[in-house]
Amino acid sequence: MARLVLRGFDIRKGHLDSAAQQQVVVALRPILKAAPLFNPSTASGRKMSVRMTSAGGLGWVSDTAGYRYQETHPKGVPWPDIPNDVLKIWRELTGLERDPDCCLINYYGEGARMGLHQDKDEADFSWPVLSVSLGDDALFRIGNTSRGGKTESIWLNSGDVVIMGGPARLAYHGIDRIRFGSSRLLPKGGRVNLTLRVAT
Ligand code: MD3
Ligand code: FE
Repeated sequence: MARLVLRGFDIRKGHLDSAAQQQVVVALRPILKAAPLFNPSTASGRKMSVRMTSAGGLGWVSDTAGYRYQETHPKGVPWPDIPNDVLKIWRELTGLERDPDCCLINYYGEGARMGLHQDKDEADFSWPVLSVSLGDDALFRIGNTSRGGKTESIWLNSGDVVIMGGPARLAYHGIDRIRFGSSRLLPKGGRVNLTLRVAT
């Protein structure tokens, strides 16, 4: 369980062991059934390669009307609750009294990526964001708080947890690629990333 701090990103390598990872995957199954993954489109109307859904009081959606948090899945149902195992990770690592109101679930199939971006749809950037990686390895790129400049990359593996707080909260970041098939955690392969956020 190595800890690495890169540009203010607090990276806990192997925070979840294989049994804990499997437990989270089991908890995600009914969530994905009630709130299926969808392919969001960017504001410009292009489909993202990453498929998404959410758990919690609020979920993140993106369509031609723009990016926002809302209380329901695009199919109209409320988002399922955030699993307790996942809340436990947040409470333990952030030490905060406040629970996140959104657990964004990103699924990366073969060839999926996420371009460099900032997360700015939340009301208060003083709350940290926590990310849990599950399944295939992913090449995570970290930039600066404004566009351009040098970036650094690090491979995230299944079970890694990253905490973004302080100045890192507004850093540009993205996923360049995944190593499809590098993990056997998910039966169909690919990568799941959970990000826990306080949105309001
Ligand atoms: C830094 N997800 O959902 S997780 C995202 O692996 C997102 O799916 C990537 O970027 C993924 O917005 C990266 C790491 C991450 C998540 C949220 C952040 C880094 C962050 C919010 C602010 C700053
Ligand atoms: Fe992000």
